[in-house]
Formats: sequence, structure tokens, C-alpha cells
Amino acid sequence: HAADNPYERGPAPTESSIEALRGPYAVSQTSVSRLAVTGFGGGTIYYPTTTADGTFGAIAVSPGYTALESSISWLGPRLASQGFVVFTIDTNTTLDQPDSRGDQLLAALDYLTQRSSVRNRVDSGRLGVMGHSMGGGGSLEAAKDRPSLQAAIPLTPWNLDKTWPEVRTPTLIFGADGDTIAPVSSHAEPFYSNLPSSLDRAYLELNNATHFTPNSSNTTIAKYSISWLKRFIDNDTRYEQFLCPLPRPSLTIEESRGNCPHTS
Ligand code: 9J3
Ligand code: ZN
Repeated sequence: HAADNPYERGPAPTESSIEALRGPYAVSQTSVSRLAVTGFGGGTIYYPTTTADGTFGAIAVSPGYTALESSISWLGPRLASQGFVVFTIDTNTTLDQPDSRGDQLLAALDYLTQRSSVRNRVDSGRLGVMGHSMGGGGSLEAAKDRPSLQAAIPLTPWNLDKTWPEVRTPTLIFGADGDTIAPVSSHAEPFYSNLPSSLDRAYLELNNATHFTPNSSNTTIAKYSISWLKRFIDNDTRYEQFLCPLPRPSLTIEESRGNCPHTS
């Protein structure tokens, strides 16, 4: 109940509400020109239109190598309509490496909370990061650099660094069983295994999926990302039911790993 958790937003979730193309909040959006910012390449902020529900947690989302914001833009309205401010960004150059993408995700969050037109709608203490491929590797870099982040969700992540003992941010990693660009055996799986075992962490391997599955609207990615963000950015334990026990292998999930129950 909201009386017990000041960060809870929106009605009690159901399986169908987290699978829906849109959640309960109407969404507005505003463009941020790359010329107006430093440290990243601009982007689009998606946010709940209402000002009646107080502030919202926020996330920044980075695309992958050679890719633009448009490659991850479906996450903007999909997540914002559930009650988050979502900043899908472009990077300074499309060739930037994961460590740079991590710094750019943090610069985008700083812009969002300190300078953007929606800064008063954002709770600056409840922030997270997501990204695809090198952007997913960047989301791990961002969490390593800023332990106050409340959630990280790397999507078919790519990084030369395989070890993440420094991370203190609850992290949900998505792999894809058919990924030949960032094979799970050398990217997503060792990233998961080399997070601290004491951390709230999960690994979901998408079935019949490729490196580019996160570039299109995907209900499996959406429903578990919404649940992870709600659980750890909003402390909303109403979503724990979708995360624990771990989803079992199915037509959409090849494999799942994680700790249950969660500890933070
Ligand atoms: O961002 C990505 O898609 C990373 C995979 C990649 O193209 O790495 C090549 C160096
Ligand atoms: Zn490392």
C-alpha cells in the first residue's frame, strides 16, 4: 500500500498489466538536442503526463555500437507508461566503447535530474540504467562507477571486461540464445557469474533470440524489466511475484538464473 511505501506508483500489477503494450500512465515526450547538452548525444525523455502522483524514478537507456536512439526507443513509452521517467539517448559518436557509454548514461541522468524541463518530476535518488550491447556493457560500467544507482538492466550486453565485483546495484542481465555478436558464453553469462554472489542479480536468456532482439518491442524483455525497475527503483514488492520464483524455461525463456528471495 502507498501508505507503507512512498515510492509505489500505479495500481496493483497483474501478468497482463506487465505484458501490455502500455501501462496505466499517459505519456508525454520531449526531445533533447545534442547541441544543448554535454557528455552524451541528446535524446528523448518520455514521462508520465500527470503531476498528480508526485515524482517518479528515472532511467537512462543507451543504444549499442553503430546504433542510434531509435534502436532502443520502444522502451521509452513502454516503461514510462508504467510510471518511470525514461531517457533514451544517443551517444557522442556511434563508435563509443562501453566505458564511454557508461559515463554518457550518467551524464544523461545528471542532465535529467539537474537541468531538464522535467527535473521536478524526477526523484533524483531513484535512478537506473539500461542499454543494448555496448550500451548494456555501458550500463554495467555506470553501475560500477555510481553504486547509488538502484537498478541496471544490460540487454544482450557486450564488454571486454568480464568481471564486475565492484557492482552494488541490483542487476538483471538479458542474454539471447542465438547471439553470435555477443555470445552469452563470453558476455552475458560471465557478466552475471562475476557479479557479487551477495548481490540481487538475475540472468534471463531469451529463447529463439538474436543479438538484435532487444531492438524491437519484446514482451519478455518488457515484463521482467518493468518488474525489476519497480522492485528495485520503487521498492515495490508487489512486483516480486513476477521475479521470484525465477521464471521457468518456456517458449520465450531458454534459461534463468538468480537469487530468490531478494535481499535489498
Ligand atoms: O554494441 C554492440 O552491438 C556490440 C557488439 C559489436 O558490434 O562489437 C564489435 C566490436
Ligand atoms: Zn571488471
